[in-house]
Amino acid sequence: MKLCRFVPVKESGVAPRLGLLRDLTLQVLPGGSDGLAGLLAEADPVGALAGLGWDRAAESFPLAEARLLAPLDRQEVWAAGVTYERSKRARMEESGFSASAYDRVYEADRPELFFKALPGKVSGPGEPVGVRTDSRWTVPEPELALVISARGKVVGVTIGNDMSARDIEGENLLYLPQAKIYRHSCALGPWIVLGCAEAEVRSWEIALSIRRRGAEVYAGSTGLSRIRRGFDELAGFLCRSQELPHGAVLLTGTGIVPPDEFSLEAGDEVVIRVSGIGELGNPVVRV
Ligand code: DO4
Ligand code: MG
Repeated sequence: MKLCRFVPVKESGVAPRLGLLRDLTLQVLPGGSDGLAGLLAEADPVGALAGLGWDRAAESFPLAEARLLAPLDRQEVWAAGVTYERSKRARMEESGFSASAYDRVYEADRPELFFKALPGKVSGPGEPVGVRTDSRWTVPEPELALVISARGKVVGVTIGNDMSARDIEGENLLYLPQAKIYRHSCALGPWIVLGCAEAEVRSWEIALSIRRRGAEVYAGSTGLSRIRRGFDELAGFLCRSQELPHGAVLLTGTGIVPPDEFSLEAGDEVVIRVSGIGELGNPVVRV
């Protein structure tokens, strides 16, 4: 089941709706104003949607007449780090005297988790992602994102971009929040794929393509099977001693790292594809 948040292109000023993809049509979910938060507060969000069936009487829109939005309303966005060997190596190289912190967290029981974004600050498909004016080395981090219910269950997956200023992060570990949390530093969406088993998701590939003035300047991919931690393990740590009444989105870390001499520039186009989900494309701006 594929779920999105959208507004009909022909209606201006209307509240976003949740739509289930049926062929090339979006069937609007009943429950209106509760949105994704309402769905994630249910005891069994996937079961609730599966029980709906294809209701031809429900309001629906052709996909072509919908503008897809970031698939969240009241959910905090968190991120896991150093969950791929590739990310651990890159971080150790960039960070000099604090390299061992990355080595240790990769092996440790407790994962690295950090706060990434408030829901209103997340870019959806086609909306900008940012390079800080005080960064000379910024990259996109293509990541699988887990959609977690209010009860702490992983109920779906989407595509995420954990934009990162690697020069600021590498200068001092304590600068991590500035490297990771700034205007347009997170993009998500557009589709949430619900109810997939972890084993199936781990058989998918994630790929990154960066285009500049019409030409591809970087392409890379990796398998989601390379994520070192289990999805329930990551969600479990996020929910410890925590209250997430509207659910949450958790980025699972990057395994694709462009070469050190590469930095994003304003005008670039970042496209992240996950087989089994779809693609997320965003233009790059200086912020
Ligand atoms: O510790 C730095 C951040 C790591 C990260 O964002 C990642 O591995 O994806
Ligand atoms: Mg990351």
